[in-house]
Amino acid sequence: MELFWAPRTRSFYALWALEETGLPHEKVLIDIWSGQQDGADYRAINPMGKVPALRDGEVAVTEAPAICAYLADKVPESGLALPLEDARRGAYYRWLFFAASCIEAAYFEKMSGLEIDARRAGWGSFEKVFTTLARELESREWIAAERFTMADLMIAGGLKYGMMLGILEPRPVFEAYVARCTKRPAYRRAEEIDAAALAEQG
Ligand SMILES: N[C@@H](CCC(=O)N[C@@H](CS)C(=O)NCC(=O)O)C(=O)O
Repeated sequence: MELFWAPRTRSFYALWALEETGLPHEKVLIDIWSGQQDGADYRAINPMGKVPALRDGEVAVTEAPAICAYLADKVPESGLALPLEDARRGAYYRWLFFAASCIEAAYFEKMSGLEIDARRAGWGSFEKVFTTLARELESREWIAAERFTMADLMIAGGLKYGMMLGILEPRPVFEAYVARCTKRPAYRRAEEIDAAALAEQG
């Protein structure tokens, strides 16, 4: 299995996910600053020319939440996904995809200063996205189940990014949740790998 990635990018979701699964893999650095992602070889793996991407034999997976879903399903014994027949599978899917479909869009709304009709916007509004998330997290430790799943990885990653960049005002409920998720050994290892690659790139 190969992970195509670049440090300090959304590749971090996939890097963290791979560390959570413990699956053996090779890391292929893509120099997005020199445009390596626009070459025909890489476009054959990700037609969007973006990182991350995962190749597993004949299977190519792109888009961070899809990579997380794929990896979790590959190691069912890890408990990182909820089984198909589990009633919580719906919540697991919802939150797994919420980071890309709602959190990212809400950040874009905030950063661009756009005024968008909340009834037409898929994410509703910045306010709605984070009020909903805060309400959910106030009543439980993990977003979809009584344990950490890939949905937590995506949600915590999204919240951390927004607070770090100052797009999202820190709230105690978000800070506590992000701290819970990022103290996991797999997160720490991914951080070290990311930082080492960044230092090597100079
Ligand atoms: N929707 C994609 C977003 C990936 C993405 O935006 N990657 C950026 C880095 S954070 C990238 O590859 N940029 C290089 C480019 O667009 O040329 C995902 O979730 O995986």
